[in-house]
Amino acid sequence: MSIIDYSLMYVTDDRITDDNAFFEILEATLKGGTTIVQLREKQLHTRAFYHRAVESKRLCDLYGIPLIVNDRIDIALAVDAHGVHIGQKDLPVAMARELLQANKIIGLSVSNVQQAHEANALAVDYIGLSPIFGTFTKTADLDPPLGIEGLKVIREVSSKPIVSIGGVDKGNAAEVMTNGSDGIAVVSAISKADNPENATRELRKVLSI
Ligand code: TZP
Ligand code: MG
Repeated sequence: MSIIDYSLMYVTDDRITDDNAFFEILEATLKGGTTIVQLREKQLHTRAFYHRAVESKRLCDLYGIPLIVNDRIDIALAVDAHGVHIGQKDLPVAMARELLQANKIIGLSVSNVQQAHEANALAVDYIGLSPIFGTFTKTADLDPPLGIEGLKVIREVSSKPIVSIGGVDKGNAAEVMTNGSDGIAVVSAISKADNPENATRELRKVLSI
């Protein structure tokens, strides 16, 4: 797989149950310059998740942007996604790597220094530092916010690209990037924006400063 630009990851918003609204936002953020998309569905049953994955892959391909799938390695394989994003309680990374080809992306959620250290020895392509700030988007299984101080400590420890997630918006994105992140991952800053395409553009601008 070619070099991945992790700078702006749009993580899809599973609160959007209406498919038309869901894909409208996805296409808007692709137009606005999102650099990678993570399909994250915590509510849908497998068939509905799969259908969202098929259409998400079609749209991402259209814009030449990689798609990764949260949690579901089977769905990632089924739609030939670029990879997966998994958590500490999902399949072990070594098994995920066995199931995926060597050229697929594996992202791993990391919430503390010990996990960051362990991830250095694993076949992961990036770590998703979570959560960096407070967020209302994810409530289940969420550790306390790491803050910029936590990010700096983990930057010292980690040899992997870091994508920070949780409460990131255009007001704090620059600080997140200048303190060791290789990218940001956002839900609400794009999905809840009045104009997701412009919101994406504005985030890109902040990231390129
Ligand atoms: N993982 C950690 S925080 C989070 C996820 C999926 C939600 C981030 O959402 P938002 O709206 O960008 O704070
Ligand atoms: Mg998971």
